[in-house]
This record gives sequence, structure tokens and C-alpha cells, in this order.
Amino acid sequence: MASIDIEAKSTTNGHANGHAATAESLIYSEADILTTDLDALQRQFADEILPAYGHGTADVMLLADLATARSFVPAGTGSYRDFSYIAPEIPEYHEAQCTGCMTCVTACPDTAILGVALTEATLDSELAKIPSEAERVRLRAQFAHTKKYWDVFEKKGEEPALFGIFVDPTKCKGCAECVEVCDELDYHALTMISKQQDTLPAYQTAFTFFSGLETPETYINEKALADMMLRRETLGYVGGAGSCSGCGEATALRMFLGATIFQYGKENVGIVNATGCSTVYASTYPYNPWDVPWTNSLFENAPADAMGVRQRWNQMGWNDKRLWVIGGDGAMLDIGFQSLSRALASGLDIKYLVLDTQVYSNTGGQASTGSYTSQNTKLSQHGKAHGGKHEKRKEITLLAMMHPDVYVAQTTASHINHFYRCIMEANSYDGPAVISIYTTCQPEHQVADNMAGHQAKLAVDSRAFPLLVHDPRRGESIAERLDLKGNPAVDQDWYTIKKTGETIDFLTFARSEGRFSKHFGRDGTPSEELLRAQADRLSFWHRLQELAGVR
Ligand SMILES: Cc1ncc(C[n+]2csc(CCOP(=O)(O)OP(=O)(O)O)c2C)c(N)n1
Ligand code: SF4
Ligand code: SF4
Ligand code: SF4
Repeated sequence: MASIDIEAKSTTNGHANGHAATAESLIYSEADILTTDLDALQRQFADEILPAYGHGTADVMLLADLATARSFVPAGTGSYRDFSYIAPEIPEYHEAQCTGCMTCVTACPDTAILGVALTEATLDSELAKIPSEAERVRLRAQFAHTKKYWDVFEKKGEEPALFGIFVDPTKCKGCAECVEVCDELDYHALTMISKQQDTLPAYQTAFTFFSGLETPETYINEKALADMMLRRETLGYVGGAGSCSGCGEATALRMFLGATIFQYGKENVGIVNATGCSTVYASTYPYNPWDVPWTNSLFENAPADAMGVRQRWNQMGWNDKRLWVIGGDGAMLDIGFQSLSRALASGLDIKYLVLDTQVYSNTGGQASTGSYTSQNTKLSQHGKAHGGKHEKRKEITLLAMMHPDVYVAQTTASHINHFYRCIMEANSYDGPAVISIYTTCQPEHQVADNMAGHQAKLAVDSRAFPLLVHDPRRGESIAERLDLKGNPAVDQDWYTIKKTGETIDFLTFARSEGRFSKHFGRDGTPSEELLRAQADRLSFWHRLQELAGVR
């Protein structure tokens, strides 16, 4: 029988499997590994592993043990991670300006800003449990009278609710994305402040108070999709992931899971994740942000892995459980395309989420076939001979549509309703579905930490990444199935802002990101290569217009 030889890092600890921890090296048989007592491992995580990592003593205290051998990490351990030391700033909430729109809660990549709506009576009875008068007053001031939860309910003759926003100081990475989205809506209810000595304890007290509150179902309007995250269960991506501050992928992941849990419940979702940033930041041992079953396959074969899971689940009668594959543009439309194509052709009821950063982000930013023409990447470096990537971009949505009866959508996390609708339609579709999502990657796109949503919106407005939905349930022809709703000026080449007369084209988009900066002369003149990229984006847009019957 095969065995695994793990060098013990310490000789002092007890061990989950009853092995004496005195040897220099621990030998586990395959049987040991396959018959691991998972309950014991869970307890070991709670009692030893997480506290040791929390205190920074893991390196010297912990054995390289069976949990490590099995790559075992229990669900949702990210909630124990403390990031409070990494950012000098944190958002401050100005309740008087808040409308309760939930956009900040939806946009935060780290599940670090949350909302609650509750009646005055409930709030008062919860506050009454706090002994300090000053504390009660401070917490009471965190709640707003909004039109959405107060005026509207009052008008209907129903009990109105107060609304509050709370920041978890242990999860916040200080990216300021929440401030940006609130400002874009012109509400200005959040600002970044510098952390002072008393900031973190005050935020922690407020967040602990928030954690004991629950929004009653009456105030969760199923039609206002952004409200889904008022239901605690939808926060199945708990934060504590090792993603960069402001990462555009993480927001998309939180939203996809929130919508799926909202529809099907936490017990009915499973994830197969292709290697990429999303697996590395989701399994920086011992922390994992997923509160649902999750497995990491190889980089290029996640759809094949999911085919096995789907068929086993079906044998067990679990046909209704939702199975999602997550992967980057590298894993899904570039090197890993063959596996995806095979799985789509099988017709199996599996959903695929493509996190399109237009580059192999995790390995340092190499070009994929999803990179834009002229893009400066590690495999298409901008130099004297070549101005960035020479080839044209490959479009996963067109390819997926050419497979038999696949639900296909392209969207972004900043188009909240469009995004949620696509996820929910994919979930309810009886067959394969591919959702391609524009995901801002700060280091590789060279944009600021608070710009994920802004850049995603600009990518749509500039035809860099048009929104689309192809739903085979709508009819036979592609024109019947394909919908470009949500894009500005659907029947035009480019979108022109009426107020200012400014035309938003691919050059506008490129000008706003560092990855294209070398294409502009001192006076702002674009290079030949960039103009070729612009022509490619227009040609793709024309193709979509033609297929949708708009052109
Ligand atoms: C079979 C295999 N080949 C290559 C790698 C190395 N590798 C790990 S992550 C990665 C890039 C992932 O890029 P992408 O799929 O675009 O996801 P992103 O990191 O951009 O989210 C590569 C090449 C690997 N882990 N396994
Ligand atoms: S985005 Fe602004 S207005 Fe909307 S809920 Fe958040 S803080 Fe309130
Ligand atoms: S600053 Fe960033 S991490 Fe912190 S709450 Fe806002 S969006 Fe979330
Ligand atoms: S490198 Fe890019 S995709 Fe990866 S975690 Fe950072 S921002 Fe997200």
C-alpha cells in the first residue's frame, strides 16, 4: 500500500489520528488517509490549527499532519482570518446620506461591509442588552431612516424598518471599492478614514452587535436583487480570502454564490475550481472563504472533473443540486478550452463561471487568447518590435453558443441586476451554462484598488466586453436567443454620452488602464496597434449586433 512520508515540524503536539507525535517523520498509509475521521479533523482545526495561525505560532507549533496530507480545509475557515493590520484606512458610514441600496454590500470583494434592516422596537430591545449608555447611543446613530425601508413601508401602513451598514474590521482590506460605488450613485454615504488607536475596537464592538441582528424576511424584496445579501445565508463566501485588495474576481464570486444560495439553499451547491488566482486565494492554508463544498482540480481539467461529480451526484439522486465550475480565462477559454468544450457537448447540467481577467493573473500576467490586441502582458511585452499582443481576442461566448443548446451570458459584477439574472437563469436552465464575467485585476490591468466596478462598467460602455444573454429557451434562431439588452446604444457603433457629447470607444477604455499606457504618445495620439484593437472590438460588436438581429 502506498504511503506518504510527512516530515514533522514539531515533536510536541498531539495528533488528530492518534499517532504519537514523537517521530522525526510521520508515515501515513493510504488507508489512514482515506479513512480520516473528518469530525476529529474539524475539531483539530478549531482547537489547534486556526488558533496557531491566528497567533502566528503555526510554523513552530504545528505538525505537518494528516489534515495537510489530505489538503483538508473545513468550509468557511476564512471567517477566522484577521486582516485588520493590512490597511491604514477603513470606510466610515454616514447614515444620513444612505438610501439602503445595498450596492456597497454587493460590491465589497471581502464580505467586509454588511447591511441590516430591522424595526425600531427590535433595535431598541437589542440595544437595551448593552450596559454602556454611550455605546448604545453610538450604535443607535448607525441606523438610518431610508425611503426604501422606512417611508415606503410606513406609506403602505406596515411597520417600517431602520437600516444600518456595518464594517467588519477583520475582513476589510481598505480598497475603498464600497466608497467608489456609493459615490458613483451620488449618495456619498461612505468615506475612507485613517485608522486611529481606538478605531478598530470601536468597529469591532459595532460589528459584534450587528452579528447578533437578522433582517426579517418582510424587508427582503425578492425583486430588488441587490437585497439578496440582506439574508445572512446568502453570504456563503465568508471573506478572509488572500485576494489582492479590491480584486474584481472576488466580488463576482460572492455574488454568484449569493444568488445560487438564495435560489437553492446552501446545502444544494457544489464548486469545482480550476487552479488560478481563485484557488490560491481561496485555499491559503488554513483559510477558505467558501461555506459550501469546494474542490480544486488541476488548471486545465476542471470541467472534466465536474463531469464525474455530476454523474455521481445524479446516481445518488442529487440531480437538482447545482454544480458550478470556476476558472479564469486561462483555465477555461485558453489552455483549458478542450475540457470545457467536451463538457458542454455532453449536455450535462453543469454551470461554468469564467473569471475573465484577460490574462493569466495568478502566474504573473502572461497573455491568454482572451487578452486584447495590443495589451501589454508577460508573453506579449510591449517593445520596439511589437506593441503588445498581436493576435485578436478569442470570444468564449461565441464559441460556447456554437455548442448544442448552451445557455451563455456575458456580464459584470457592476451590472448588478444583469449579473444576478444571468446566474439565476443559468441555475434554472436544464443543461450546460457558461457565464463569462469581466473581472478587473488591479496588478495586471494597472488600475487602482477601488476601480474594479468602474472599469468593468467602462469595459461594457466601450464595447471592450459587451453584455449578452443567449438563452436557448427563447427560440430556435440565434436572433431569438440572443439579447444585447443592458448595453448602451445597442443599435449604434459606439455609445455617446448625451450630456457631454463624449463618445466612449475602446480608446477611452485603454486610456484609463496602465496595461495600454505605452500606446499613447505624449499628446495622447494612439498607436497603430491600439487602433487595430479598437477595430477588433467594433468588429466583435458588429458580429453580436448581426447575430441578435439588431444590424
Ligand atoms: C496543469 C497545470 N498547468 C499549469 C499550471 C500553472 N498555473 C497555475 S495558475 C495558472 C494561470 C491561471 O490563469 P487563469 O486561468 O486565467 O486564472 P487567473 O489566475 O487569471 O484567475 C497557471 C498557468 C498548473 N497549476 N497546472
Ligand atoms: S452604497 Fe451607499 S447608499 Fe447604498 S447602502 Fe451602501 S452606504 Fe448606503
Ligand atoms: S474598503 Fe474594500 S474591503 Fe473594506 S469594506 Fe470597503 S469594499 Fe470592503
Ligand atoms: S492578481 Fe488579479 S485576479 Fe489575482 S487576486 Fe490579485 S487582483 Fe485578483
